[in-house]
Amino acid sequence: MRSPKDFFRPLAVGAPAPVREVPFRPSRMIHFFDPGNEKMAAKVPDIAPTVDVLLGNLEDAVAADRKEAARSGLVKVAKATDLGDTQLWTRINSLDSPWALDDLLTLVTEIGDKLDVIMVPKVEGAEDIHYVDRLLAQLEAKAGIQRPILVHAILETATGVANVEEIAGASPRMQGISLGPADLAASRRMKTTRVGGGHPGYLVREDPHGADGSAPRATFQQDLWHYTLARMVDACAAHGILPYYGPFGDIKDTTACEDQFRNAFLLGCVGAWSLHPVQIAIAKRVFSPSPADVAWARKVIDAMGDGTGAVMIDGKMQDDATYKQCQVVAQLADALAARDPELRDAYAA
Ligand code: 1VU
Ligand code: MG
Repeated sequence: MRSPKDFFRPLAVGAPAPVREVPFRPSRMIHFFDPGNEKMAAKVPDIAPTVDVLLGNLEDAVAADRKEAARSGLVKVAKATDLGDTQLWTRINSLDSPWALDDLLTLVTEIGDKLDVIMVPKVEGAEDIHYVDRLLAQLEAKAGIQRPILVHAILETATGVANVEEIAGASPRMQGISLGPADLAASRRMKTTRVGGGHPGYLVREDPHGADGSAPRATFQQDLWHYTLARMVDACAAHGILPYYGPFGDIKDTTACEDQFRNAFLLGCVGAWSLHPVQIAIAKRVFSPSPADVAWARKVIDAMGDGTGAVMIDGKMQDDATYKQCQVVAQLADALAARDPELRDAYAA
């Protein structure tokens, strides 16, 4: 194991120095597109200004005989499109596939200066991140890349969940982690056959009641993802990286998608994936705090002065801990307002 003193040392001669803190850049939606699908790729110039992150997907949902088309399509899109301050990410193929190595070799060499983050699927432990970390340093050095490409892991195997803390802290390149409910369900032998969301069979039932205990008993659907999401949020927060909810597959059920995204937002996530244009607005709405919440947060911060002591505002006790919660909301609002003129006006009102 390397000495902690070497943690921030570049892993190849000539590679850029690792970042000491993950920069917080708004990433409310990570919008997936298939760069080998010409129709989808043609929409990139119009979609890019409407999203925080555009992700060229090379892994699942790209058929085996389209992997190379997707890879070269991403190179073409990245070279041809000015994305402004929208981030460009990619999801490479999994490390046990025959494509991952060529994905990294091609993308870093050809468009490494345009890629902000590389998403690595099916990460099982720190060793997967170490492999990518060293390889990226070698390729960055070879290509003369000036700033380090960050790494994002998908939490989508039972082994990965067991090792989530060590994954989060495996490298200074670690930018964040997304929950991948579909592969995780398969890995755990869950019986859900869907991509995220709840299941009507996963419920609790109210106790028997009524005169002879035969009155109808209400049931309450439970959240299948609460444990994993909460664990992932803690691992990310403990290591100074960012947590995300991943995909919601029922594209037509925009209401349930919004619920899933909001649960993630309230629990600490900064964004989610959008798989279809209709999910972009949902993520934007959910992962931007409401103007009312921002106004309340600023009111508490103003009233709390140096942030210590206790005051009453509208009948509610505020102290150091609510001050800190309000700072989370106010700081997020400031970061979003700097990117989004609509929010800047809404938060200023
Ligand atoms: O109006 P047009 O025909 O010109 O365009 C269609 C469609 O091409 C376009 N569109 C998109 N454009 C950009 N980015 C997208 N992600 C995107 N999705 C669709 O919008 C127009 C309307 O589309 P539609 O409503 O007719 O939808 P389709 O049946 O064409 O496509 C639906 C799917 C779900 C297949 C499509 O949205 C898609 O492939 N999305 C990305 C899926 C993906 O990346 N999956 C992997 C991540 S999830 C995971 O790994 C775990 C499960
Ligand atoms: Mg997956």
